[in-house]
Amino acid sequence: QSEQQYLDLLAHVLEAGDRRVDRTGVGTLSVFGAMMRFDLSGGSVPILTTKTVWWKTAVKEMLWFLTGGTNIRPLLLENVRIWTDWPLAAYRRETGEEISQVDFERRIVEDEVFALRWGELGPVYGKQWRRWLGPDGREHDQIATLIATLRSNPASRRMLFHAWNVGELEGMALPPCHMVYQYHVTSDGRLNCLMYQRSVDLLLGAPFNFAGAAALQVMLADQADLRPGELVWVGGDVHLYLNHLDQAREQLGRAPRGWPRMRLLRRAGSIDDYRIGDFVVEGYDPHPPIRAEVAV
Ligand code: DHF
Ligand code: TMP
Repeated sequence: QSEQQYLDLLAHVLEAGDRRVDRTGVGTLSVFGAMMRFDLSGGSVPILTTKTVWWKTAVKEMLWFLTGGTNIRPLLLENVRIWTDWPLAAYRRETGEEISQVDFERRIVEDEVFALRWGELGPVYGKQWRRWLGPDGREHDQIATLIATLRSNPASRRMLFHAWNVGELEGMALPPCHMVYQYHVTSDGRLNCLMYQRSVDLLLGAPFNFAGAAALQVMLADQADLRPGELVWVGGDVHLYLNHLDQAREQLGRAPRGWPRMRLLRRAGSIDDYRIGDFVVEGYDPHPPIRAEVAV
């Protein structure tokens, strides 16, 4: 239930990870198959304390997914830069122009036409969650269906949403990493979540993924009159990039300080009405940030 699970997995990958060349060319140490369980009751949320995690960035990313958006412009308007690298790489590749990240981001923000052309990630999370295109041309809002089922039939075993839309993978800047979220309601009204992540950048990506999934669980519980229960996280290819090993060792030398708590300042009218200002995190006392480069 504690952060020690994460530290143990970090240590295990360092010790037993299979060394291989990956898509990015950076290289990784990789293990296959891992699980962690986080107890969200009482408001606890898995925001790591052994380094500073920018949880507002993770929540803003989750709110952006929920809008159904797939363009990085709204993220940049919220000062979130974690998705810039992929459209930027595409821009450089296709135009040959050696634009800096800062200039690229400025153009996306200032020029809506430019953003439409170059800020798109393709049919990624938001599109699949809110507007999955069926074979008959009908769009499926998986989030709305999930919430309706949580309210009307909480014993259902079919409460999930999925982003791995096989027919649309080619158009995506990156195929989904956190692919499936399944929900489960206990007889005493706790909302559990199991999230499956096929590919896990354990140092950089995973801490955001835990925080995002927990924030979503808090919102869904709020919408369905439930209390957050357990967050079960399952990882497929769990890896450490070879340029993250020193950072991993540094983090392993730090003692966890106990989970903070997350709460909402108000009940939003619908899942579409949450704003970053609605989220409060209390008791978060992390160690300093640990810088690391993201493999593109
Ligand atoms: N590719 C790879 N190789 N790893 C990822 O974690 C990853 N994550 C993606 C897209 N592609 C990815 C989306 N999520 C950062 C965190 C999450 C994320 C992308 C990037 C990141 O760079 N975090 C830094 C800086 C945070 C900040 O500036 O706010 C960190 O130190 O946590
Ligand atoms: P891949 O598509 O070749 O698996 O590369 C995706 C990389 O991004 C991989 O290192 C996992 C990482 N990642 C996360 O860990 N979490 C995320 O939310 C995203 C989008 C990516």
